[in-house]
Amino acid sequence: MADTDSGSQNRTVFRTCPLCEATCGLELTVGPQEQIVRIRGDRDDVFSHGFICPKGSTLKQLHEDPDRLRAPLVKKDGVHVEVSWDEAWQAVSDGIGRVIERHGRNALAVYGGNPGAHNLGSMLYNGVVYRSMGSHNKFSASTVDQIPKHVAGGYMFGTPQSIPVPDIDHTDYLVMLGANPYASNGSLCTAPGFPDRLEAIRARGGKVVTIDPRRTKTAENSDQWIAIKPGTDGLLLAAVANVLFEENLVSIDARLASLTAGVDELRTAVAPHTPESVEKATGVPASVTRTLAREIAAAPTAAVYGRIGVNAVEFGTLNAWLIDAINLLTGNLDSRGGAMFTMPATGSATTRGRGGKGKGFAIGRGHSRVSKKPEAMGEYPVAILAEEITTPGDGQIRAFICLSGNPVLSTPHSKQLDAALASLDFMVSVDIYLNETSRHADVILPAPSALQKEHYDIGLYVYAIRNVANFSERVFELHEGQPDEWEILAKLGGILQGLGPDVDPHAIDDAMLRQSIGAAVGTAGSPVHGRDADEIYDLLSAGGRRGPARQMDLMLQTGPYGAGFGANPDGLSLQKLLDNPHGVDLGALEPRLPEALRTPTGRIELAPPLFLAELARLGEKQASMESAGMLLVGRRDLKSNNSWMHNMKVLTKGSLSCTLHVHPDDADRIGVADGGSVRVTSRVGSVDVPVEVTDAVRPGVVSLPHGWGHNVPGTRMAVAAEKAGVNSNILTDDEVIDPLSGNAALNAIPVTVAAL
Ligand SMILES: Nc1nc2c(c(=O)[nH]1)N[C@H]1C(S)=C(S)[C@@H](COP(=O)(O)OP(=O)(O)OC[C@H]3O[C@@H](n4cnc5c(=O)[nH]c(N)nc54)[C@H](O)[C@@H]3O)O[C@H]1N2
Ligand SMILES: Nc1nc2c(c(=O)[nH]1)N[C@H]1C(S)=C(S)[C@@H](COP(=O)(O)OP(=O)(O)OC[C@H]3O[C@@H](n4cnc5c(=O)[nH]c(N)nc54)[C@H](O)[C@@H]3O)O[C@H]1N2
Ligand code: SF4
Ligand SMILES: [Mo]
Repeated sequence: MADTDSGSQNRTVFRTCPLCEATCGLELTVGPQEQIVRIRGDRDDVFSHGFICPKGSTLKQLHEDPDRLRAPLVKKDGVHVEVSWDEAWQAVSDGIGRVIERHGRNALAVYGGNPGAHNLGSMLYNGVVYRSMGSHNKFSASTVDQIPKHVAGGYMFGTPQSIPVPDIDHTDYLVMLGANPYASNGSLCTAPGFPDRLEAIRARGGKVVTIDPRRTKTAENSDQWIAIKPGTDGLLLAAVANVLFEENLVSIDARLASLTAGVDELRTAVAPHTPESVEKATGVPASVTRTLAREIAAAPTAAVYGRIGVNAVEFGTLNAWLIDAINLLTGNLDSRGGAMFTMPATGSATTRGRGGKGKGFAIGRGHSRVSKKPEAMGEYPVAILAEEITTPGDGQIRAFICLSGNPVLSTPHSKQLDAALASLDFMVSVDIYLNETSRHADVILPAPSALQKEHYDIGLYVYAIRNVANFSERVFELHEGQPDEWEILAKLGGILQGLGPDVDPHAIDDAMLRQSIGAAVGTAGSPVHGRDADEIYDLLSAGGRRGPARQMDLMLQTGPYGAGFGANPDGLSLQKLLDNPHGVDLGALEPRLPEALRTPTGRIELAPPLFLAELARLGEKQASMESAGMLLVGRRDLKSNNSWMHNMKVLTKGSLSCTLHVHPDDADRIGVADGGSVRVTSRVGSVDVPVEVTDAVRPGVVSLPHGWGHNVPGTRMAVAAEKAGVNSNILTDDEVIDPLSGNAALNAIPVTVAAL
């Protein structure tokens, strides 16, 4: 939405920030030469109310970055050179065609990276690439991130999108495990201004407890910090559940009690895990654990929430399960101030179909070729990507498509993956930089700048603390001949289908839309059931509209608040969002059970057998967790964003740097001083890194941020190379994964640390 600001030549545009999950509204001032003059928080945004972090305003520098790719690159004699789009598409078609011809479609693989979850075009058109490959080799950043929450929610509530969100604006008692929203601004809990919202809990007399091996800024701003030993949260959570049962503190909401299956099985399963029995492994005094359980139970409302530090670990799914089990046992599931389900404007798996029951969810519909890992949500763990590339045999991956991802820096045992990518027959990246991963690509297709794309957070609103809808028009037009990201993806899909380099992405877009309309008019209960498909198509395409905004309009209009193409004139449509550039607030989360359930039984499954078996496995590992070796964990910094924003000097100048945090006691023992260097060694690799001595880590724990290590040849990120840092994923182990979800264990890595 743009209005010209009278008196000056500037125009003002409102846009949602696409950089992290907080979805902050931005106000951009654009000058007469189509340059960004200023970016600040949009005070009228219905959700973020003006909040902005230091990254939000760097959309200007990102847009202007001379290293950001403007033209396709093709590797010729080992060097990337700029080519025309026609030449690039021909090279993609030839490269993929050759691999399919020689090795079949099972030799194709794809990886979808994190920025795709913040990008409307990718959210809607990555699927074209996946479906068109005709191969099961699908990987994504989900398996270094949140897939444990999908698997836990899937088994407990029926769909992988059935992930409860802590109602932080209304809770009296918030427990956060392995999350540092002061740095990350929140995750699977979309809440712009997260820190302010935490402070509001305390201001209204509530309590915030942070459980983290590091004394993070979040911990510092909490009422209580529990300095747990990495990787042991499952034991702590089991002990909390144990206290709830033993002290008769279980009080499942009356509405949910008759819907809940497995209470007795859970009681039996946690019986061995008393606060006293887990004390040595977790490092948390039994009295602290007992008090925690009693306080959660006694609080008028409470919400337990866990993120990366309890998901990206070996027992990630178990942790996600026990967290929601505790929410349920204490009467805090699906009620105000507890952990709740959203009702997103574009719908989700929990809003579609008949409510209350469904097909349910299961992992293991297939197994990986080499080490037989179970499929989860249609994908395999990215930790096994390297072995699938390097192990000969039928189905060996020979061609790789990387969509907005940098797995060379972001996935475990990355030296091994780096070498594997170098051995491929063909690789194509859709990216904005020539970086550590895309340097292996034979063809790099540059996506436009974020400011040249339309935006709607179709994925992140599924996990937001309020139901909100906000659409952003592009700030800058695409250049003549420059394809939008969705056009690149649709065309790539067409080429994978064998339609050749001249395939028209708009024909693919049309076919997709017609298919979605067909499904909508054919579904009983849809607001357009029985309507004429051509009429709906024409309404959506009015004014020549196409691409993601048109697809999204259909989702909005047929969604829970939808206008239904005239059936509900006050309802939501793309036009309504265009008329409301600061967003539309659809209200606080409301209880949704049992209607949101999609389990085959129509019940909440509190004790899925797979999860009980996993708890038994944890019990067997407990003794080994009591040992005193050094453990590595990660960390995030407010001014960094995974691996790809280190080319912004405004962010990297000053304090932002890649150092190993070491506790003073450990530093003494190792014989290193602040500013000195150490060698950190794990089972799979070792790195040399400067040390910051700080008591903000638990003794026995060292912390290194991920996303660094920009000192490899063949990249084009001049600023990042100046302050390269080291790649922490050289240390993380591809063989330690959460067996249920396939998520990599990126925390609690056994390491040795030696002074240099
Ligand atoms: N040790 C350790 N490792 C971790 C983590 C950790 O906590 N510890 N965290 C993990 C998590 S949570 C995640 S999500 C992953 C992220 O893992 P990835 O998604 O693999 O990596 P990113 O660093 O997000 O890199 C994103 C890539 O997308 C490109 N890009 C940026 N914007 C766009 C765009 O608009 N279009 C396109 N096409 N490309 C774009 C960037 O240039 C970059 O190459 O890292 C994981 N790795
Ligand atoms: N500034 C910034 N913001 C980001 C990102 C970024 O890179 N930079 N990345 C975005 C992405 S992709 C994601 S997924 C989110 C992640 O959002 P968060 O989950 O909030 O991520 P972190 O800040 O890494 O917090 C994880 C915490 O877990 C702790 N931890 C490690 N091991 C354990 C353990 O075994 N037990 C417990 N209890 N804690 C442990 C770490 O010390 C760390 O403080 O952030 C998003 N926002
Ligand atoms: S908190 Fe996230 S969404 Fe908000 S301005 Fe910062 S990077 Fe953008
Ligand atoms: Mo992530």
